[in-house]
Amino acid sequence: MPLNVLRHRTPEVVDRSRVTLTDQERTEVHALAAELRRHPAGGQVDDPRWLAQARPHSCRLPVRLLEALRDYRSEPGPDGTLLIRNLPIDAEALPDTPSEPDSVERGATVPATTAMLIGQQLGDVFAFRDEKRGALVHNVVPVPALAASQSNGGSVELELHNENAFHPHRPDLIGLLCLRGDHEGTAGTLFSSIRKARVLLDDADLAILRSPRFVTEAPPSFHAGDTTTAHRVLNGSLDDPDIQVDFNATRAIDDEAGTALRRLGDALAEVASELVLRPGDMAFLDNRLVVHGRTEFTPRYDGNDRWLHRVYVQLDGRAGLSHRIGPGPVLA
Ligand SMILES: O=C(O)CCC(=O)C(=O)O
Ligand SMILES: [Fe+2]
Repeated sequence: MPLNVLRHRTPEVVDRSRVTLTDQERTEVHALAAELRRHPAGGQVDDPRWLAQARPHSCRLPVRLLEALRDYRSEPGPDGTLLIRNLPIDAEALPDTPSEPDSVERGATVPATTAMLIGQQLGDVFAFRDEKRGALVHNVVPVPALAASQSNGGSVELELHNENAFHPHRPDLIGLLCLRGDHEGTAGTLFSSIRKARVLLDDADLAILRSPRFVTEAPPSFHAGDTTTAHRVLNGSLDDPDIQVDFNATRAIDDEAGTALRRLGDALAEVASELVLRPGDMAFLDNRLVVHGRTEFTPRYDGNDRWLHRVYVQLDGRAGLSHRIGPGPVLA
């Protein structure tokens, strides 16, 4: 899909769903994170005892933020995104940006705790055993060996995709908290909602996209994972469908379906918006309605590269129960 023609940059995610914390509110979130760090459950976000504490703590986030999260969970809006600004990330205390593959944050640092508190308030943060070593907080950072790959460690243009489109229990929501921007300030996260793209498609293409004529492979970030059986790209309500597609990993199984898939890609590119995340910004996207990607950028691998924390949220924690590999929220 020609994402390189996508240059009608909007200054920010176009959505009613955005909240900028006041400095006072940011200080409150910082204090909450610091309190949780001192808890006897210890400073490891993957520890089930820490998680159990993070849930009640998340109820003490600033009320304005709680209201925005509650609203978003029920009504993600036409863009399917929520942007939260001015979150605490302890910028002065940040170590060098990691650059190894499969990088994660297991320590209860201020930014990792902030991402977890917000994720736990929206639903249940979870992970996959075969991706990022099963850790709940992922580092999205450029990795030299992955520079040209279609993965979160790449720096070439990343095509529009649902996160883990191949997986039956893919996340409902994805959160991306920016710790550092790229050097040039041009790495744009792309968001495109089927709620907006659907009206650009005709009924014949919509019907094809609703038929099981597509297969999707696991992404390169997954170290194991089966290609799907034939699936629909659009599912559920006729007026407000869910989407399941990865323009790098989904293939049509016949020519007619391939044409419909290309037209869907064009429609999504047309309504996409681009957001250059800044430190302290956390963007959520509804992975049932929104595909996302990223423009290319130029890493320097100097410890100061772009750095996001990523969390996956399930709204129904029981849905993936048969895929759980232990007592914690990690799925096979
Ligand atoms: O780098 C970005 O802005 C998004 C990358 C991505 O697709 C992801 O982390 O899931
Ligand atoms: Fe992604």
